[in-house]
Amino acid sequence: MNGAESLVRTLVASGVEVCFANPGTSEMHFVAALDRVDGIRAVLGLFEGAVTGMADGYGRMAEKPACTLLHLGPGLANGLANLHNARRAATPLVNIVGDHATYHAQYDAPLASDIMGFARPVSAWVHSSPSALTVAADGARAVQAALSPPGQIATLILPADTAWNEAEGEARALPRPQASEVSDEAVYRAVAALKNGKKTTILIRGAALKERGLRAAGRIAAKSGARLACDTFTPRLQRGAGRVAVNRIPYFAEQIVEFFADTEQLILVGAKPPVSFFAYPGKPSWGLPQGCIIHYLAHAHEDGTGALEALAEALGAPAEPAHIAPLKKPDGIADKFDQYTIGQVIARHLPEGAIISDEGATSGAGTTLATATAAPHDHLSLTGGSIGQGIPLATGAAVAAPGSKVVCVHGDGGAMYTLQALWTQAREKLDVTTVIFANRSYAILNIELARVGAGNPGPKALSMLDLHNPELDWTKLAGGLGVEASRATNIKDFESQFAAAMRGKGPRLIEAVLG
Ligand SMILES: Cc1ncc(C[n+]2csc(CCOP(=O)(O)OP(=O)(O)O)c2C)c(N)n1
Repeated sequence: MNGAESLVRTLVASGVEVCFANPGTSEMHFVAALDRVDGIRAVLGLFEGAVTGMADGYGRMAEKPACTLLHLGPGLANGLANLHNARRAATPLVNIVGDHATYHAQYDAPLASDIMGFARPVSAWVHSSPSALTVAADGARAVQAALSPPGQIATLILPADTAWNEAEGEARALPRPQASEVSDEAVYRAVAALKNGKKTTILIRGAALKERGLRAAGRIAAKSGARLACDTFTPRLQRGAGRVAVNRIPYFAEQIVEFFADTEQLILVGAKPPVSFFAYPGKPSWGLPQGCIIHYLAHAHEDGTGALEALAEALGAPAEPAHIAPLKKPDGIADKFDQYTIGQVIARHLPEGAIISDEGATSGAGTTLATATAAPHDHLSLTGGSIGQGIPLATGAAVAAPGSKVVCVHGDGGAMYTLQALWTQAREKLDVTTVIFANRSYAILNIELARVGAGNPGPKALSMLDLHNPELDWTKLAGGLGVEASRATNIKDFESQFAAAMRGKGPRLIEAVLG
């Protein structure tokens, strides 16, 4: 058995089931090994930004490490933006990055680069295997590092000779690290805080935003009156009918300040104190009012769900949570074509257990609003602000959850970054419906241009934010990538196209022309 096969066998033994790949010459032994080992699915992406985004979507839904296979420094570098988003999402992810054979490094061949340098800023764990004899053990360590709570990125560099040289065999899987329990003191502090009469917000992030954690949070709210909140952009939020609804922090700096204006104390569960996305001249970056007290019930690496349950018990909270969202699907949708009516159509037809990949940008609010009382679903958002995540994220989520309908809502500007993932949806026959908000604009940047006080924009500045001339034709783009597509210019057509997509199976794209 060569090093590559020992690594693939070790990854499978460690629970890795899918490898999202865009390989090159130095990864050929790894690619060949994929056929010799059962239990690993290989999914090709036509650009590394698509590959890493798919791995992120897979990891968020499967809660198992996705593995990527990337081609030396340039392949990794092409994938960095979505690795940045994955790092912000705390997604468990293992990158395998091929490299030149160890003895070839001295010649500085054209593809040689500082792979470690590319990997470090996004990786919690980076290692280059020195020998075929260590590759398997290094692979087991990479998976363990990726699974270290709350989830992180591990990058294993695989020089070509460590892949092709003879290995001793696969390595045993290492124990999966578990989120640690919070201390009794942390729970007692939170109990005392919730009884001190101060106005309290509980800000939750991570796995505690799934049904179990939310129920416990809803019980705490029922007993204490504390407000429940989540960040503007959460890796995965379970919401919709029957789930405890949490208040999403708004996006802009002054809205955040207003949101927290009367919060006297903040209890953090896996979250960080709220700050604005960008700094703006003369506006605050820090979201909390002066004097607001911060308590940590659970840090990000701790078991936030268990902590909320312990707190609910310690408070003597009732069994029934507050703020359970009812099932209320929109009826009487107005004959207008905008993000709000589109969101209502999506909410009306969204099947139970669906997954929404949300990179709707300035058009996303309509869907978020309307789906609050739609059938229960998972909501995945753009965690690191690096646009071009939504389509790959949806693709990876569909690989992880083959029984679920995936709906991707996307700005047309961001969607152009990684539309290659549509091809993977077609090839893998994934059940994803993509809605493109074709406003023909970088609309958010038009808003930001005014907000940052950059002065009166001239025609050159405005042309940098405009996507007319030429207009993108999403039906042709998707069709060319093998995905059936249609265009809607009014809400009736949109509804019939979206309803058909929800009834059917397989990849579909609808271009909603808004601009
Ligand atoms: C990788 C990366 N490049 C550039 C940006 C800057 N940026 C933020 S939003 C945006 C345009 C988004 O346009 P679109 O997806 O069409 O949404 P809209 O603003 O029109 O709603 C750009 C270019 C970014 N956030 N990330």
